[in-house]
Amino acid sequence: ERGFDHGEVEPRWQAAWDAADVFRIDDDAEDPEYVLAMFPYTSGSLHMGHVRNYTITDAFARFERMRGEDVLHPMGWDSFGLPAENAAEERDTNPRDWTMQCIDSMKEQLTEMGFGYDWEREITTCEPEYYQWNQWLFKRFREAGLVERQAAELNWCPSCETVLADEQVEGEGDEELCWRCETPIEHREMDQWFFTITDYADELLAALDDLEGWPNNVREMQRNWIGKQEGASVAFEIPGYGDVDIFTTRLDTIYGATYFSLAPGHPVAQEIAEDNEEVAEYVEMAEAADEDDLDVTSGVFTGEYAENPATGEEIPVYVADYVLTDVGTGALYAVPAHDDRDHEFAKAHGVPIKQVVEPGPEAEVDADEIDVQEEAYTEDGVLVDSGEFDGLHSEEARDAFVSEFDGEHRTEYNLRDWGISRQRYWGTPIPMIRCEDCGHVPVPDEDLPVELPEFVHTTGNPLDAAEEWKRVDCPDCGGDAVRETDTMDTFVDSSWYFLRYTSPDLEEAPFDGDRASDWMPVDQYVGGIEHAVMHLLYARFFTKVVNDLDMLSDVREPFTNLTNQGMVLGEDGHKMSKSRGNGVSPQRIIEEYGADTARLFIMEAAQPEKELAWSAEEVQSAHSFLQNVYRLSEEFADGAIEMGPDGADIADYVSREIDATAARATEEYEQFRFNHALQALRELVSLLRRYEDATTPDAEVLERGVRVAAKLLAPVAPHVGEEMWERLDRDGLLAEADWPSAEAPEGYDIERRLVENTREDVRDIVDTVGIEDPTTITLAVAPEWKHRVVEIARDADNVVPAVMQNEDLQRHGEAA
Ligand code: ANZ
Ligand code: ZN
Repeated sequence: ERGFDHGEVEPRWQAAWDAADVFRIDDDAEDPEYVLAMFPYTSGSLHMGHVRNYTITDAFARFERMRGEDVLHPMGWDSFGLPAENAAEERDTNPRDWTMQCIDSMKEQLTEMGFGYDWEREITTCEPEYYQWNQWLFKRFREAGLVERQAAELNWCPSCETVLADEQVEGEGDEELCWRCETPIEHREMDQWFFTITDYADELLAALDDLEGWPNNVREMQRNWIGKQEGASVAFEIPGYGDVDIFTTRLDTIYGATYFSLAPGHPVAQEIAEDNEEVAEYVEMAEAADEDDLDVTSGVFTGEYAENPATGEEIPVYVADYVLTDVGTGALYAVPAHDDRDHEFAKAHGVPIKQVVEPGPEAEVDADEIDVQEEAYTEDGVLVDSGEFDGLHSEEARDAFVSEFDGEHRTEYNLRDWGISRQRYWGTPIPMIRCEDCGHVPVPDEDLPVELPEFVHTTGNPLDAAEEWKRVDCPDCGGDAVRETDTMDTFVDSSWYFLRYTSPDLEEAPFDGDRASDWMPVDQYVGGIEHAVMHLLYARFFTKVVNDLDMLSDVREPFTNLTNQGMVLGEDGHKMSKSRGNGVSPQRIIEEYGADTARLFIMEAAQPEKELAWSAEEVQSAHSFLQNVYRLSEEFADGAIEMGPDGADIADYVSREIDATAARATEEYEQFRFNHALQALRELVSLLRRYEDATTPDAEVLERGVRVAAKLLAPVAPHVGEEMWERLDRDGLLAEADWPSAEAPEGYDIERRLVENTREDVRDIVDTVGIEDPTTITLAVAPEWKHRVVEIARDADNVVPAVMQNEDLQRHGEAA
């Protein structure tokens, strides 16, 4: 029987790769190509998004390996987090057992997909061997002044007397309820542990410009997240309360300030609240409210006035919720004519609106088309109604006003420090101890790791309930003390795991500094766009810090090239998901068609960055193609093809095509345009088929063609590739074979040959190939275009007879 049986073939080659240690990388490798996929969260099973992500990295890793590179392609488990606690609750087990089960079944799936990882380097973040280094790094960060206690708003259930994670709050707005007892939750400010990532804001921003291997949209998202604003601060006097600094990016509008506004948490607002009942009530209400539901019109007049240093005018002072306590100075002067939020507030509170900027000559609108009473004009322009400064451009005014009004240049960022405290069980215990006398004392290094206590089912944080675990002696004074019961944000785990892969078993340090310095940065990082900001920013931050701590040299950015793979859509065009019920299980596809079919479909259907729409029909077509290409090797091996001397021209032509295809596919693989590489391969296979059918092919040329086809296929469909390789009687594994030479034949326009061939410009092809030799034309031109060749031949009188001798073309001529 012809063809291959994937159920038999795939496990056999997986075992062969394993036995030959194909994917192992030696510690003394000098600078391997580091190909990395974002490690999966241990949710239970792989979904199509994972399968797509890992197919892309695996294909690229295999390609690089065949090109002779040492390739580091590791895998691990992002295995801490709340879902494991929830699953443990539901299934009456504990987070550890549940997580380990997930890892077992996900690892099996990865193997069944034929992904080639160096499993010797496997990392599991929920194991003390890993998370002890989170604790160790936390301590080093703290010694370097990068850890602080800061207040943060938390969800508090007054009935369970516990902090709730955002995921444990049901409903929204006034209806926020505890998931367990359905009591309305409160918002409470509490002190938490923070990494002061803001210390690195400038470098994190500036270095984005040089990350040329990153998609622009991700760089832009990080820029916005960091949100650098250059502005100024200026003091306004509120009689009785002294000078209050404001922060503004629009100092040019100072003449248009018609009110002044304080954040509810501003010290002066709190001071006013002491003698003003209404303000006190407002401040209390605002502090209890959820930061996320912002009402721009919410605010209260304090009865006080501030003096505008530009105009000398007294403007009313409000306390307003839209002014954020921890942004800028927590105070602003408001210019309703030129700011949208101020405009909305002014309308609601009946505050006057005064225009001080007009569209300049270069603006798209005329000054008389603007009505600031209706809508704020927020662009720069030319100053009006601004005393002696009328006619200045906004930019000039901003410069001039800083010294004019005794201000200071000031830069603000959107970026906040990174709160890492979580009041949950399944995470890294923060290695601190609280002593009544000594305050916060770190756990000594020799007492690390602080391991998690036994899991218990409780309403609150199981660490709080672990009385025995909690009570310790203070490392400083020996007195009674308690452990910190918060655990770390799981983003800490993923901020340096790529460094740990370089020395996963090291017992003395989180990673080997010399090796990591040699092997880093990651050359190709592939993962979802949902990590554009947090994970990728935190990983950049960690890399810079460990470099500054002399644990890593030269490397200040972790990922040289980044690819965000697009979403996988169901056949209905919606994102594939459990809740929609449009999911296709990888398991089912593997069983029905085999892993190679799934891999080929995924890689052919769309470029990595684009959305991928699932299509049963295309899956079927991928499967047929694999059978087809495999049969080439089978027929060749069977001696089923009659070989013979044929026209040297034809053999030469096919030979050139083989080289051109290899050259083209190589370039496409390099550029992550796998679908183009596979298109070139399909064309080669179709040519080889026609070569078999139309002539008695030259055995050497045909064999070389099949061999090159197997190699070009190998990164994407490695099992079928190996099977072909075996038919061709080749030594060793295809996974370790050399990539074909990528030299295009001289004078060969591979771009046009391979891309346009099946499309428009047949005339060009005819010119390239030479129309005198009809058999060559038969081979070169895809069937759907042959009638055009005949038409062209008819126009060119002299070649008609030659072309018409060819039966294949005659048939097409008749059809045309
Ligand atoms: C006066 C002004 C006039 C402003 C104007 C804007 C436009 P953007 O707009 O994103 O660059 N601001 C200052 N501190 C704030 C706080 N604690 N909470 C909320 N908003 C605050 O952000 C800068 C502007 O945000 C600042 O410039 C300030 O309003 C406001 F026509 O000052 B501006
Ligand atoms: Zn103490």
